[in-house]
Amino acid sequence: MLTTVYVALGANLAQPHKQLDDAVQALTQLAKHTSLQVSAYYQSTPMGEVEQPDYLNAVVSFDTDLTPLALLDALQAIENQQGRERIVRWGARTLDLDILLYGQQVICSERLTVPHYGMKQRSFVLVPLADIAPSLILPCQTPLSALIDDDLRAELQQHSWEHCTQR
Ligand code: ATP
Ligand code: 87Y
Ligand code: MG
Ligand code: MG
Repeated sequence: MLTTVYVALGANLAQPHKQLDDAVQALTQLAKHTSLQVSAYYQSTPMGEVEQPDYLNAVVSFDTDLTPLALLDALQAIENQQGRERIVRWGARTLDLDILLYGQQVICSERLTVPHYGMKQRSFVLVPLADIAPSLILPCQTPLSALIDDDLRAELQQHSWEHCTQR
């Protein structure tokens, strides 16, 4: 059985643009039947207390036959391949891959909380998510569109490929 999943990508160390490109490539291998969709890439100010460089963020969706924990293992393997180090909680990182949604399932286990607990408060998740799923209804029955307004969009800058020197 295939499930549509949504994964948030974030990077703010080394070469963020290349890391997102490489992650998208790796996620394509997990996706069944060329189902992968990718949002625009957005530059965003870091949220949280830790001082760190700006982020590049995006969201992808794809259909998978992996169980939720097998998907988490696969995402953490990609993070590790791309040099993710966990030194400071919410500190800078080469790559973060968070499961936002696993179909309409609600999961609350030691390793995994789905929907992602912070997704409704994070502009760097909601705006790219709306690029690829504008009509999405969350498992709590809230339409994604109800969580997004112009002020939220203004928190992000769509990343320009033209001026990108990191590729
Ligand atoms: P945040 O989760 O607030 O975005 P973070 O992404 O920096 O913070 P990580 O260090 O990447 O946090 O992950 C910490 C742990 O969170 C992971 O080891 C994983 O087991 C757990 N986790 C729980 N729910 C999820 C989820 N939906 N997606 C990814 N990891 C999750
Ligand atoms: N983009 C991120 O991807 C991002 N990711 C985070 C954790 O995954 C943190 C903390 C470091 N902030 C991020 N900021 C941006 N722009 C998230 C956080 C948000 C609110 C309170 C505490 C932590
Ligand atoms: Mg995260
Ligand atoms: Mg994470």
